[in-house]
Amino acid sequence: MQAEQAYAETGMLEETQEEKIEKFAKMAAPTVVAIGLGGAGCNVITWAKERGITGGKTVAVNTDANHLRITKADKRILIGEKLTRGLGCGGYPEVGEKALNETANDVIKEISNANIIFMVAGLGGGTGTGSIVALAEALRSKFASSSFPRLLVGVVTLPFDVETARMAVAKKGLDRLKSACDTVVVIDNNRLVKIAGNLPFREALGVANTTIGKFVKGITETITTASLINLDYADLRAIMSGAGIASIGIGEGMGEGRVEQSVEKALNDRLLDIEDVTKARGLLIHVAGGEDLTLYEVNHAAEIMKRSLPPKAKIIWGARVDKELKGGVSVMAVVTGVESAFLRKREKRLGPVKLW
Ligand SMILES: Nc1nc2c(ncn2[C@@H]2O[C@H](COP(=O)(O)OP(=O)(O)OP(=O)(O)O)[C@@H](O)[C@H]2O)c(=O)[nH]1
Ligand SMILES: [Mg+2]
Repeated sequence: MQAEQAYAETGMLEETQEEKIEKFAKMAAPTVVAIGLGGAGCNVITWAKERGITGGKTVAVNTDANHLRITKADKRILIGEKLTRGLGCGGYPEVGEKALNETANDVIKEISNANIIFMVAGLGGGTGTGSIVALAEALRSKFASSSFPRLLVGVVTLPFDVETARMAVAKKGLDRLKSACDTVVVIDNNRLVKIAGNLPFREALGVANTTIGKFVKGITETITTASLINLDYADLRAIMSGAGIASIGIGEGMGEGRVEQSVEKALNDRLLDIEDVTKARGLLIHVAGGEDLTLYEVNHAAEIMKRSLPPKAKIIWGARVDKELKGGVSVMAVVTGVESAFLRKREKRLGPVKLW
């Protein structure tokens, strides 16, 4: 009888420990939201929603009701309905900014519980440029005195060279965004076209959206779900908070030498030209592979990457198994705290921006 009672008590004790572990694990798990603004931003969110981001919530925001209707997201929000009547901003970022401000509370309510907020937009248009800047600035000032850990990450594309009129708008938007976010991951659509080869325009955009989607999905899942090697929120903060501009590269490989191939591509096919990699503040390496991915390969990828960075740069890495990558490996390299020669050159050519 005594033994039975003791057993029952032990059982109860074990149960409470289990419950405790569950409770604390839930509390400790960082929450992630990816929010797309404007046409390009919503297209990326649709990509992510269709493939699913385990552990992350997707939100889509636009002034364009028609585009929002075909966008897929956990939550869709039409912004600035009084101002634009659901018709878009026609390329005017000041309208995009006002539209966000009109509906700011609805948007902030959907994302303010997250530890990591990815804000995605194509710079150069009206809605994306104006609303991403307004949202980042609103979040920055709203949470200035909050002790809740938050990381604001902008993920934006730069206009194609042919979109000359949009370049100045994008530049101004990026400057403001940089001041409001912890890190802005910049993807130059021109670099992308070069890397993607002679793809038709629509398909090249598709490549861009896939790349950005993979970045957001990869980081979110490695942070929120059990992975081969977990990325830890504190580590991510260390390389991303107050880190300015970041450049990203993604490489994929198959068969023999797949790790070397992928790393080489991820380092060479950067989606933003960066000035001096030796000044980089940090490197995030993310390795995904099919079920045959080995720890040796993951280690090897990290070793090769380390050699190309200054010894003082902080390096963090994560790895996941992705069942869809049968026999393949995908490596993502995010270099933070960099300067872009490309951006500076454009600045010279444009002179001081007076628009907006
Ligand atoms: N990578 C990528 N870039 C895109 C896509 N669509 C547009 N862009 C780029 O993003 C810029 C902004 O375009 P949109 O996102 O359509 O513009 P918007 O923010 O909706 O602005 P308005 O339509 O003026 O209200 C364009 O100038 C292109 O350079 C896309 O699907 N993928
Ligand atoms: Mg639009």
